[in-house]
Amino acid sequence: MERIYIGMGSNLAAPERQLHNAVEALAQLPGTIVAGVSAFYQSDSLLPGQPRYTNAVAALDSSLAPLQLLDALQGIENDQGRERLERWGPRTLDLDILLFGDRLIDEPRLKVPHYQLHLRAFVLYPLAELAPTLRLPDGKPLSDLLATCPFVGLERLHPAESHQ
Ligand code: PH2
Ligand code: MG
Ligand code: MG
Repeated sequence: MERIYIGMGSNLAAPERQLHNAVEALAQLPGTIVAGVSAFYQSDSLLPGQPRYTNAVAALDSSLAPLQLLDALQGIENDQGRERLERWGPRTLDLDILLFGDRLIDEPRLKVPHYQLHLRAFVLYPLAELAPTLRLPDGKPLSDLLATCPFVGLERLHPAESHQ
């Protein structure tokens, strides 16, 4: 079993519902337990002119291999109506592997840690809720990344509201 963190995002077709459904689908994956889910956050889109996103992070404990997990995540995205029209286009569901244990993965289909982890408040703040003392594979504390990534354009939704 390895501890894996998944970034979840949606800005189409009832985003909060999309994230709830995604958590249920993650819990059905073989050899996988959902160990935690952060609060949901609303965030401004990185690309202007799109609806705001709802983002959250899920912690998994899984015995799946990285590419098996990637395939499974893409299956869940597809099941929830993901259309791949343009890079960074609006989407019903995006599931990104942020961290996979302490692994560094550099394959054509999968780079871990996620290449923009350190730049994205909508990833770092929910991740810190689940794992405040986390260190990245290079030994850097998550708290160092938070210190250089202001809480801007984000709104934390009340957990009771977002998980009903
Ligand atoms: N995902 C993107 C591009 N822009 N902006 C926000 N706020 N949240 C996201 O999840 C997001 C984004 C590409 O994956
Ligand atoms: Mg993404
Ligand atoms: Mg993605």
